[in-house]
Parts: sequence; structure tokens; C-alpha cells
Amino acid sequence: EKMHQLTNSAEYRLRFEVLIRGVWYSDEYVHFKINSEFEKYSINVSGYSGDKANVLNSPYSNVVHNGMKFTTYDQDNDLAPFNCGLQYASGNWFNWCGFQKINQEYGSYYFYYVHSPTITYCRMMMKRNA
Ligand SMILES: [Ca+2]
Repeated sequence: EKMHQLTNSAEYRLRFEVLIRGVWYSDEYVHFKINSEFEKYSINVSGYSGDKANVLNSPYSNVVHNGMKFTTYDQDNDLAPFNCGLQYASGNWFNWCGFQKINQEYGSYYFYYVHSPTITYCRMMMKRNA
């Protein structure tokens, strides 16, 4: 709810940072908005730049996160016939589950095409545009 309020009060950007085998990678969207509770806190991003992957706009349409509603273990708002939040033990803007799984349980899944044990650190940050 706070992210919705903030991103609708001003222009915000969203940044992903991951540390993989000792190297930091970042991906950024210059426009970032979270819609209202009525819209299930769906996400809208545009203006990608970065050096790893356009993680919210995968080339595979069934895992594009952009425009998706937020799913949790008890709120199935994704497009899969099951709950991706339960399946992957996380909350996310799942489509038919995901491409980016930054909140996912450690040890068995993937992020940026990389098996998660190789990721030392990952974070999402938002910042008001100047
Ligand atoms: Ca579902």
C-alpha cells in the first residue's frame, strides 16, 4: 500500500541489484508504479536500462511480470491454474509464475537464468526521480 501511495504521488524508478560469483549486476526502470489494492497492486514499469536482463519484461510472454497483479501464498492473482506464490514460496508479480524470483526460497530455483546458490546478495530499491 505504501509503495502504491509513493509511486502515485511522484515519479519513481526501480532498481534491481544482484551479486553473482563476486560481480554486481544491476537493472533499472526509470518509470515505476504500483497500482491500487483494487487493482491487486499490479506493477507497471518502463524505460529499462541495465547489464543483466530486462527481468520484468522477459522475451517469453508467459513470464512477463510487467502489468501483473501481486500474488502471495494466500492471494492467488497470477495466471497459472495453481498459486505461483505457494509453488515458489514467495510473493511476487507472477504471470504464469516467473522469470525474476528475487523473493524466492533460497537453494533450489532460478533468477537471471542463474541457480540461486550462486547469488550472494540481491535487492530491489526504489528512488524518487529528480
Ligand atoms: Ca493462479
